[in-house]
Amino acid sequence: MAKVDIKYTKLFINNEWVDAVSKKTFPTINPQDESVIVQVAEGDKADIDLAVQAAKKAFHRYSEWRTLDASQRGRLLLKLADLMDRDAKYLSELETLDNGKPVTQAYGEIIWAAGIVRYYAGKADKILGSTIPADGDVLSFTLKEPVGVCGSILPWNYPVPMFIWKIAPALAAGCTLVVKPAEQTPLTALALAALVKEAGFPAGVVNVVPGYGPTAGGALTHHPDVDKVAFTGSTEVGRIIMNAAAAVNLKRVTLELGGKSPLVIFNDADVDKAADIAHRAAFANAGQCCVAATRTYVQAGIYDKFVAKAAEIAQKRKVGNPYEEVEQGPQIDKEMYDKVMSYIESGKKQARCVAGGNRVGSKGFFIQPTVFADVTDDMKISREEIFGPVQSIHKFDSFEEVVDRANDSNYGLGAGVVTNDVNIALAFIRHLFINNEWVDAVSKKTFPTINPQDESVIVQVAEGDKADVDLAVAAAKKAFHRYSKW
Ligand code: TXE
Repeated sequence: MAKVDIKYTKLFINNEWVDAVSKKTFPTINPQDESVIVQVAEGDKADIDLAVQAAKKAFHRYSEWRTLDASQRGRLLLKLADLMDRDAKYLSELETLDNGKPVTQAYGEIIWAAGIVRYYAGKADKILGSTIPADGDVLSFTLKEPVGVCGSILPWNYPVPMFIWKIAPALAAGCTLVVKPAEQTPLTALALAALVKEAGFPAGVVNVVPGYGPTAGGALTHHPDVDKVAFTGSTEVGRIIMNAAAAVNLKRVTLELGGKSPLVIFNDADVDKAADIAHRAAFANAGQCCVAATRTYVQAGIYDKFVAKAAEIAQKRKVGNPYEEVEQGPQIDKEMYDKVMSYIESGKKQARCVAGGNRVGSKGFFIQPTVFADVTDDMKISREEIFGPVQSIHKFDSFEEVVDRANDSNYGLGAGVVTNDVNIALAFIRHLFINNEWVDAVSKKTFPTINPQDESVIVQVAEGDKADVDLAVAAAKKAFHRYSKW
């Protein structure tokens, strides 16, 4: 195992490293051997308050940051990207320690994330408004201003790209931020904070406060001085965040939540190639990927051959020490390990397990790449996000059938198609996602509408309730069917 020097474990507020107000710390765990890597300062409401204050001050209209030219914001971002390239080896070793992903993959993610920073650097001075040709003696135009203080709540599956996806566009636009990394993976977020400072961003522009969801995360979402929250994580917490925003100041909210993405493979596909694509789409990042293709739909003509090939590739996947040449490390933590194993147990009872299905070794959160065949749409493993190395293979006959089945999910996010027929591919892409009549209310109830001039009843109007809204939604859904007139 690599010996990684851990330089930063405190909170990063106003370009300073500080202890939590409470002086509390929490352990971050190595998922490879379940040992404590290091104790990290544990931020909560008091620390979030300080960080938001710093971000608000940095956003004041005469601050150094607000008066900086847009092109200079771009230059600071370019500098940050260069520093990430410089430290890519160190950052990737740190990431592997904290997250467990293979170190070569982690390295690729740092370089990828630096590229994202450069993309947004180029946007900083290209944020344009419009001029609107209004009638009369009127000059009408829009001028885009930064939103203000942004709260970012991160998950643990891609710690560096997630940090960058949240901060780079906000910085390009001129916002300031308070970032709460996932409690499982705080270390690279802190190392990146050090690079933000080194790049020359003024104090308070980026603040990083590690801590737990309900405390530090909750304080951020409930804070009245936070103008926007961007969150990536579970659907359940996404709901909590939207409610918090609605309850406090109606702050803007961006949510990127769970998925159960379908990958559809038609008879004309090359089976070996398709099985390889489906394997990578399901097992990338040990299946801990929001757009993982966890529902593989295979057309009947190639189904048996495909299942055999998928099982063969999964059995060969190298799982083990992430500092060595492997394709898969451990799952992120005990909770996720237990959750994935319980889905595997449920799959074993309902479907045909053709690869994996067990733990690897006795230490660390390693799981065999697992493939289930003959999965039906009603099974738990087909309906719920597993977030682990599990592929579920379903059989289908026709195009129409598979489009309906692929769309039949509570989740959104991603989808894929493998075919050599461009017409099928384009038709699939278009159809994937998700009665002009006057009627009485189902209940036959009516309610009066009142004339405010003399308080008289004008007329009785049909009074819709849940049953009528259900009918209206069904009509709207039918009108939206892929071959409807609309
Ligand atoms: O997510 P959580 P978890 C899905 C995936 C996974 C499940 C649970 O299905 O199995 O979510 O993962 C913070 N107020 N994804 O438990 O709890 C928390 O501290 C404010 C999909 O890790 O949503 C962390 O920083 N913040 C996904 C972040 O939210 C709160 C990536 C995510 O944690 C909070 C990860 C609260 N009340 C999981 N509670 C994707 N789309 O890529 C928690 N947090």
